[in-house]
Amino acid sequence: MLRVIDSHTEGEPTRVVLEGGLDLGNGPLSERRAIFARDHDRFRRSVILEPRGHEALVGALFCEPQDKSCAAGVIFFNNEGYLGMCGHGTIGLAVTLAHLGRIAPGRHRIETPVGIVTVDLASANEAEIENVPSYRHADSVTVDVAGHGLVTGDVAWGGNWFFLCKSTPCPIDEHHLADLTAHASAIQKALREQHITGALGQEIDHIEIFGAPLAGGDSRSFVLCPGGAFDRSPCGTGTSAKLACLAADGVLSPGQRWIQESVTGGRFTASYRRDSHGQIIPSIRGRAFVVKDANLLFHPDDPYTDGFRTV
Ligand code: PYC
Repeated sequence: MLRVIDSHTEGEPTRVVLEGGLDLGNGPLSERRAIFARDHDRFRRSVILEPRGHEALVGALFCEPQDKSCAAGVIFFNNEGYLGMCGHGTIGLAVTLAHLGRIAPGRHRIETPVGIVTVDLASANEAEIENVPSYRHADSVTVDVAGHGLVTGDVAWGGNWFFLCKSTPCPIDEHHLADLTAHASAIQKALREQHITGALGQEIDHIEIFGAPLAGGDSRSFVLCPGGAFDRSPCGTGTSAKLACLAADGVLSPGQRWIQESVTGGRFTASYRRDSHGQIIPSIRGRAFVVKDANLLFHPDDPYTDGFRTV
């Protein structure tokens, strides 16, 4: 039996696992994530995939932080594997911890495998995260995409690696989800095949396509996640990557507000500051709501204990 709390952040689901019973040691979160992936991948599958979960779900394993100034440590995972950071998931985690009475409104530090982030819990259902330093790695990279021609975009880091397309094949709305998914999946595949990577050869596993805003924001985005599901929210790490590109292009100043809409109409309000090294530190604000407090059950005779993929 495993206690989980499900929430959604601007439409994107998060499943917080409060006590996974996994022995990951007490090293840095990056090390514990590697142990999780190496020794406990069945756990990831059983929590995230059908029949207990679904392809769009992001898991958040609540861990003891190594840095005792942090309120929590967290390792994010999804239908495909493990994430560095997750913006919507951190907002979901903060709202979940508030729901449990474990944190109060105010500022809290959260340890992740890619660094410490802070979260300002504004109310029971609203939080603002200050993400890890984000940056544009490569400007205007052109990739030859089978069936879609040449596609140009920027490569940027926002806690995960993103390819940010400079054009869209169709409007960014719920009527074009299949077309957007096909286009972004083809780009993901082409980047892999053509060995176009982030820094240190790291895979660019998230694709962002931008279009005109429909709900009073500055831009609307479609974000394809590594496992083939699209982000229902504007994607916190993706919005961070977008801010890094806008800053690099000199079109968004520190402190200037940027409202990123998602393909399903969710909104993140974002801005950035520069740290003492001149790096961009993005802030992302959004709402989350707890939707389920449940126990996952595992029967020894259940043939689907390890879950199954549908995309
Ligand atoms: O909000 O950073 C995010 C995120 C990453 C993958 C899904 N959501």
